[in-house]
Amino acid sequence: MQRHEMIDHARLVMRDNDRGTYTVPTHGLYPFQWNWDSALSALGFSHFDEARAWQELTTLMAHQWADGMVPHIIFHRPDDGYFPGPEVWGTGHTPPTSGITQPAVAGFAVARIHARAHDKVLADEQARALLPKIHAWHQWFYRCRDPQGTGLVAVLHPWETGRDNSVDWDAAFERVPTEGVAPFTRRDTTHANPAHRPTDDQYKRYIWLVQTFRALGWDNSKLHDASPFQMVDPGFNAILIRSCNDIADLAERLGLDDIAVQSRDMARRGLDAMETLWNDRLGQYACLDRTTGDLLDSPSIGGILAAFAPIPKARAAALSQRVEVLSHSCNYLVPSHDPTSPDFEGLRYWRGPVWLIVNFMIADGLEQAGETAMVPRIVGDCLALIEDSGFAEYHDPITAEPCGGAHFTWTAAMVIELLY
Ligand code: 9YW
Repeated sequence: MQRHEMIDHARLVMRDNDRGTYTVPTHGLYPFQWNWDSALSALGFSHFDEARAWQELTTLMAHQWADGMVPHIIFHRPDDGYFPGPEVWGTGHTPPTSGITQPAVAGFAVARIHARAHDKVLADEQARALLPKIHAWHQWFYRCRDPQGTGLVAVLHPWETGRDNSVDWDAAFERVPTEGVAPFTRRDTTHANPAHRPTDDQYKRYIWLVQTFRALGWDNSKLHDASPFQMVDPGFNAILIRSCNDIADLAERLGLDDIAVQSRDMARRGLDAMETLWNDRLGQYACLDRTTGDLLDSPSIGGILAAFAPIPKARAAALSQRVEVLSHSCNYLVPSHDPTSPDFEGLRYWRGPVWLIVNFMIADGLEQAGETAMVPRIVGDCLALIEDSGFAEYHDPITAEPCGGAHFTWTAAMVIELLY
C-alpha cells in the first residue's frame, strides 16, 4: 500500500468512529469515549484537523471530577453493547462516567500537538484552557494514589493501566475475591473472539473491584487503602512523568509559572523513584505490588514502556537492548509479554499481542533518549502489521493475525502519526 493510501484508509477509520466532539475506540465493542484512546487519537487528528484534535481533548477534560480525577469512560449516549455500563458503576455523574482513571497521556498529547501546531493562536488558547485541568489531574494522582509520598502512583484496577489482563496482575488477582459479585452477562465476547479476550474469572474480579469501590461511594480518599489491588506499574508511572515534564515545558513557555514549577517537581520525584522498579534479572523495569512490597519478575511491556519517560541514559540503552532481545523471539515488535515466557499468549489481549499505541510511545521515548537503534524496526513492524492485517485493535506478534475489534481509532491515529 502507498503511504497516501494508508493515510486515507486511516482517516476513514477515524471518521467512522467520530461522534463529532469525541471518538469511540470502535463502534460495537467500545461505543463510548475512553480516556487514553481519545488523547492518543487527538495526535492523529492534529495532522489534518487541528481544531478537531483540540476538541477531542476538550471533551475528555470536560468530564473531570471535582477532585481532579479524569474517568476512564464517558458514557455520552446510552448503548447496551458494552458491559459494565453506567448502572454498574453508579458514580452519579451526568453524563455517566466510570469511577476509575486511565494512563495520563493527555498532557503529552497537548504538548506535542501544541509544539507542531500551524494555528498558533488556537494552540495557545487551547493549551491555556487545558493545562490547569490536566495539572489538577496529575496532582490528584500523587495525592490519592501515592498517599505515602513514595513518588510513584498505584493503580487500583487493571482497567486503569489500560493493560487489562496482563500477566503482571495474575498473582495479585488471586487475592481479589469473587464472592458477592452480582450475576452479569459479558458483551465483549459477542463482538470479539472470546479466545482473544480476558477470561470469565478475570471479569468477575474486575467487577468485584468495581462493586467494592462503588460501596465506598467512589470516595478517592478511601479507595487506595481499601483496595486489595494496589499495583505500581512502571509504564503507567512513566506516562504520568512524561506528561508532567512536557506540560512543565509548555507551562513555562505560556508563563503559567505555578504549573511549571509543580509539574517539574512531580516529574523529578517520579523519575527518582522509578529506579526502585528496575529489575536487574529481567534487564527492564517491573511492577511493584504495593500490598506485598514485591517487585515482580513478570517480563511484560509495562517495564519497557518506561522508555517513554526521560529515564537515565543507561536505562534507555538497556531497554533498547531488551527490545533487541525480544526481536529474536517474534516477527513483529513489541510483544506485550515476552514470547519466551510460559505465560505468553500471542492472541490474548495484553498477554502477548502487539499494540501500536504502546509501540509508538516506546519508539518516541527511545528516540528522545537518542537510543535510536531499534526505532526503525519498531515503526516498520507497525506499518507491516497494518499492511498485512488491517487496522485491528491488536495483532499476534508471531503471525500478524488481527485480533479483538476491527477498525480501531487509535490504531489508525498511530498510523497517521507514524507516517507524517
Ligand atoms: C475495557 C478501549 C479500551 C482501552 C484499553 C483496553 C480495552 C477494555 O479497551 O479496555 O473494557 O475498558 O485494554 O487499553 O483503552 O480501547
